[in-house]
Amino acid sequence: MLNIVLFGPPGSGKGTQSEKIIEKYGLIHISTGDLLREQVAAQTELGKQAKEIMDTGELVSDKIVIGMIRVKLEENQDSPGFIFDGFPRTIEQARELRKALTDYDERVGVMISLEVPREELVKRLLKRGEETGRSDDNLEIINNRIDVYNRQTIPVTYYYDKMHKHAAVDGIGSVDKIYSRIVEVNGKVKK
Ligand code: B4P
Repeated sequence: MLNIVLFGPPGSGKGTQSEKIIEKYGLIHISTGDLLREQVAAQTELGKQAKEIMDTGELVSDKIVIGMIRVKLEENQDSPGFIFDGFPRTIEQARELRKALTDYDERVGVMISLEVPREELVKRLLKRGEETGRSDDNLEIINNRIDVYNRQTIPVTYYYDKMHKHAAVDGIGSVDKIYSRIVEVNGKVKK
């Protein structure tokens, strides 16, 4: 199996690049943001709780997110691998992912982090907010999402650094150019 963690701040292009990576490697895409938005749209109890948190830019509880990941792993045991998009976002989530994959005798091959400066992130997300009306793509919440990322999520890079699995990729440039940088990094990873 090939298991990739695609990492980066909000607006770094994780969703955009995931689509291209899936096409090339046939992986199952697991985006915790998308899974949570599905729950919100279906107006489930979990979705109602998650929406309140997402609309502030804070992180939903580790317990909820890890539960969703475990279900997806269970449902897709025969897949050639997974791309984790927007997960793990805390050290606790990273530890739990390791445990969950170990249950299937699997592990994360590489954590690719997209590096994009704050002013570019804000520009991209404001543009998406205008185009799609996504409720957390407004200036105040965008700024909090980036602050939360810097405070709670950046430490996840140290977790994968220690295992020599963290590869940083320049996330500025055309979508295709960034994609070719990711493919290059991935080619160097021991599966
Ligand atoms: P997510 O849905 O994961 O949102 P995000 O991190 O803000 O990233 P997003 O997917 O939107 O952006 P992308 O980098 O693809 O999370 C939303 C919320 O859900 C969180 O705030 C949190 O509350 C909750 N949540 C999710 N996962 C969680 C977890 N594990 N634990 C706890 N809570 C969790 O950027 C895409 C934008 O950039 C697009 O508009 C695209 O067109 C543009 N773009 C991409 N590449 C570009 C390029 N090269 N040039 C210019 N623009 C580009």
